[in-house]
Amino acid sequence: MKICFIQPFDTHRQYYAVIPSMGLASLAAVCENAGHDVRIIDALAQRLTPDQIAQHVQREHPDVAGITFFTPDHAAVQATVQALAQLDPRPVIVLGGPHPTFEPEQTLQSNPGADVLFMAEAENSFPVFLEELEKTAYAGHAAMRTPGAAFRNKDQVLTAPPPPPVDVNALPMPAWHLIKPETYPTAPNGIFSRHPRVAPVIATRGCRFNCAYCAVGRMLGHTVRTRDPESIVAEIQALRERGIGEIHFMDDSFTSDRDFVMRLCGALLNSNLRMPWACPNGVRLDSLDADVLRAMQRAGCYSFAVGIESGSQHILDSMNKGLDIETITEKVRLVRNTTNIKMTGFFIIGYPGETADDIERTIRLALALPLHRANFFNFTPFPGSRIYEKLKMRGALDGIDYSSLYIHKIAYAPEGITKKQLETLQKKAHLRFYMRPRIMAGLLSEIKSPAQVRTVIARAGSILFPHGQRQ
Ligand code: B12
Ligand code: SF4
Repeated sequence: MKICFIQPFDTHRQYYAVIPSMGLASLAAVCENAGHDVRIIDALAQRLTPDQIAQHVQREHPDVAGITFFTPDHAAVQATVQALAQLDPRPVIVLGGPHPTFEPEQTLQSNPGADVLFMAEAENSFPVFLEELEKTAYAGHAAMRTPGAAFRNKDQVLTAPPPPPVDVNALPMPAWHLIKPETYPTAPNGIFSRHPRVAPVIATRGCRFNCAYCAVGRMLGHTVRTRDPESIVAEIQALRERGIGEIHFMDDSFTSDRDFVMRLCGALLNSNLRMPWACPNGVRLDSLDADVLRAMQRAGCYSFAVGIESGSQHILDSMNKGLDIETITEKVRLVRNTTNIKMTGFFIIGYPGETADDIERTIRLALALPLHRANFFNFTPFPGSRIYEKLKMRGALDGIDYSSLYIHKIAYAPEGITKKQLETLQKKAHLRFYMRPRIMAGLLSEIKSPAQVRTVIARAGSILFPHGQRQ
């Protein structure tokens, strides 16, 4: 069969990161191994409108078109499905990714042109569906026999039980030859990459924690599945052969299995790859100790983010973060005293129950810690998280627009604070953090090229004026 995978693009939004879809790269590899002919259309990287996507798909003439779908892609996915459904002949239209996983009924109801959706990891289930589809002309019949699939039957949405977690060591290498990560925009996760050509790699799946604002547990489960370090080294080697000079591990929980991190660092050192790497998605502070940090630095790690979230203990507790301010302070100092790894603190402001005083405590903690950079994200209630369910039950999310659940939009403000006030507080937090001689001098010392100067100005603009457009 011929399959076209699509990463959608919202023409109205400014994206902070244009990164190849690792989910599609992994699915594509599995489908190729099963003998299918696969294409990947990254509409985000190529800035394709839904009509242009449909033209590309028309040219490829696939049996199945599969779209990956995060919640804020809602409007873009709807428009893409509509455009694809008008093609003649029309491919079977399939959706997958976080949003369909968490909101299967709503997804199929709001996308009448879509035939089937897949929940959770699909490397095992999607090939089963393709096999069944080869035997029957009707996508619903094929979906009925596939774990983790959902489809429409008259007015009802029927969902099969979720598939068991994938064995990450039984997967082939992601199909990087179909995505060509070396053609993507440089420095995707920040301005100060050591090498312009960066590729994302996932080394683990799942997280054993259960933070109330996070959807990872429902997506990938609460057991951390680690890949064989040798397979990670082989993937990095293959990426290097494509011209990639830096790796960003996009794991949720990269350091949570200490033994795994030590083995991976050992394998990276022995490989002589000598590639710089970073963990821009954040590592858990309580999983760090001096030996792990030194091993990471020796193996090439030069930067990571740490999830701190709040300077108020009662807010950390209501987030179920499992961290206290003392541990946060101790571990941030440990990183600073043990290594030269650059550290970005991630903070959330506007969490349910938060007051302006709590937010002030968060800003003060950020100022007191020896961090290099800080991001103050406005709290966003994402489907898949426990806080989303709680707020929805209370009616606090009535009329919420899925496409506005995005980093640059304030979709929710806690009682007693307006969205406008939150916007001002967020701006002030960034200004108070960055307008300090130590931080400014550190940033300036890292700038190596005119392109980085331009990116610094653009990033500062998006931090100071983040909510000016539909992003
Ligand atoms: C890397 C990452 C990113 C990268 C995206 C890289 C990319 N191009 O895919 C960046 C940094 C850009 C990013 C951005 C955002 N992200 Co993000 N991200 C992740 C992260 C950490 C890993 C995703 C990943 O690569 N996993 C590994 C691959 C193998 O899994 P996968 O992509 O889910 O794909 C599998 C299945 O979903 C399924 N599948 C996926 N697509 C399709 C398509 C078809 C047809 C089929 C059949 C199956 C299928 O099969 C795949 C293989 O098993 C996840 C957390 C997580 N662990 O899931 C959060 C996560 C997905 N992100 C999340 C969020 C909230 C965001 C943002 C909205 C953040 C923000 N505040 O703005 C933005 C939105 C991006 C957008 N599209 O608009 C939430 C999603 C919540 C939701 N309801 O959508 C997650 C779960 C994190 C969280 N804390 O809750 N993200
Ligand atoms: S925020 Fe991080 S630690 Fe908490 S559940 Fe999500 S991935 Fe795990």
